[in-house]
Amino acid sequence: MRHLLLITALVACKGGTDTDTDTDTDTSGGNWDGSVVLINELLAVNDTIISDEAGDFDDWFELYNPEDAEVDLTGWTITDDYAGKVPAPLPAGAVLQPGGHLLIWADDDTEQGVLHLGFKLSGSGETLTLISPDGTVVDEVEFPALDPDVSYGRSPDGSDSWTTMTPTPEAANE
Ligand SMILES: [Ca+2]
Ligand SMILES: [Ca+2]
Ligand SMILES: [Ca+2]
Repeated sequence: MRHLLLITALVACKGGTDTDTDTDTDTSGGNWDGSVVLINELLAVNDTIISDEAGDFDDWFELYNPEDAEVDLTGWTITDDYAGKVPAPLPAGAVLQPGGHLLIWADDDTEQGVLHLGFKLSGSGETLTLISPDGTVVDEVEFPALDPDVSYGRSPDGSDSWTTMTPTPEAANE
């Protein structure tokens, strides 16, 4: 009887219409607050532009926060094969400041740290899909075949206009 009373009290405290048996307090099935992050630039063939901590000239992409508030990347995922693969997790606890950029290595070197994901970008072109914590596709870019050391990015940052460009890793696109 005491157990039943406790459950009743807990449900009453939640105050909403969430009548399922999980422990979160919303009914959307996730913890996404609607914040937007964008894929801003990518380099699929990196010969000389920038190397990672291991000295590898690996593939990378850049995220950009177009919002007025910071965005926490916990729970966000990204994939180069939305239909076929489990998406790779972006670094939990990483925070993008308003207007901020973050470089993520797509190098299939996950042992090199949380900024290294388990896939690479094809120089022949493919599609990158960015997914929010509740499973919503927030951004997707289909990029073309790219020459070495030529990136593909939004011009300017956050715009809907994509073009090949001189790489600007973790800095504003030119
Ligand atoms: Ca590549
Ligand atoms: Ca690497
Ligand atoms: Ca850039």
